Amino acid sequence: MTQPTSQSSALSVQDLVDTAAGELAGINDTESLEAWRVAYLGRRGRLTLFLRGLAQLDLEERRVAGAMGNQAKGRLEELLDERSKSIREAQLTRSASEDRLDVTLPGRPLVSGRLHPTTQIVREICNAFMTMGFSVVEGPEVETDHYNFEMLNIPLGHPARDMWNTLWVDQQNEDGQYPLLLRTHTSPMQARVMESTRPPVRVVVPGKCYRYEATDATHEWHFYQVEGLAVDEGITFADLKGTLFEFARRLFGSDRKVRFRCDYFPFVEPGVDMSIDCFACDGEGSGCRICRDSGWIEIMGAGMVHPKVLAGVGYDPEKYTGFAFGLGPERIAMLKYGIEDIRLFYSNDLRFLSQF
Ligand code: FA5
Repeated sequence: MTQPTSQSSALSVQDLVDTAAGELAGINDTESLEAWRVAYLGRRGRLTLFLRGLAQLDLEERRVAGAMGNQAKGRLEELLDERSKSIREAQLTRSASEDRLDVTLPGRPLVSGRLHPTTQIVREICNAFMTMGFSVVEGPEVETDHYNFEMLNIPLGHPARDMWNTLWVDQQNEDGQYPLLLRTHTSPMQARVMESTRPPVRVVVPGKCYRYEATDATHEWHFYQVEGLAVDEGITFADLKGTLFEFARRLFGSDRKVRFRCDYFPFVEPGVDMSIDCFACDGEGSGCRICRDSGWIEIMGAGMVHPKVLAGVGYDPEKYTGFAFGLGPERIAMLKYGIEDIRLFYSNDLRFLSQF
């Protein structure tokens, strides 16, 4: 067998470059390009094997043939690079003309959020009172014992504290008191508002309340209230009834029945509760689990502001009188929309929430 020489190598390497370049000219896709690269420049490619074969030449021949081999390798890599660029450009041009945006396709529907039913009803309630001259203020959910009870004529040890099962935030202090709590009603804002304003006062206070109590169809442990307070010279119980009747008419229409009954709250005198006839049994009562057989659903407590509360904030009870009320928006929404269980409001079931 004849030994290869640098001369014969030069001929075969030139052949190899020509053949490779010829094949490359006919390639138009990336898969074939990769196959070409493997065939010539891969680990077992034709040029790679040629370069390995040079090891059999003597030193001088190997030097000359090696230089030619490396030159050929550089040339093939250069050709590969050019071809790869032109294939990519051709692909881009093709996709720009073929994959055009079809503006006639129907659009994807936008999923839009909506307000929670409680937010909607709270706004509706506040709007009803705003059109009657009330302004809206808000207060803290973490309250002090002082405002939640003391300023409302409910001192420590008063049995009426049991009416509001309280969630305490703080540890008992040296005086045996728990100064911080989650407000059990929005009434603490009565004193806060009066302390910072002079009469006439006309405000509604929407906000969240918390009570440590068992839940059922009409009771949650956290719920909203809207407090109302009007104080001025010469305000009477007739103003209270007139305002609340008008409120009920605006929210429920004139067909719903409204009932006032005497009730006790230490911060009003006299005190009442206001109820609307039950939507589930139409006020029939018997066997109705919503109104617990009574035919009525209580929506608020109300009354004439107690003289001690007025005096406590520095108002002269001989000069000023006023009325206050605290209503439950979820109960009002239940009546308005026929919702049978208050717990649906906060169980985050989208099938329920998306109906509003
Ligand atoms: C009070 O909380 C008094 N602060 C209301 C008040 C204000 C009276 C001003 C006089 C003057 P009561 O506990 O009854 O009262 O609650 C008032 C309203 O809040 C109820 O009529 C009801 O609509 C709503 N409510 C009370 N407890 C719950 C509860 N657990 N779940 C849902 N709503 C409730």
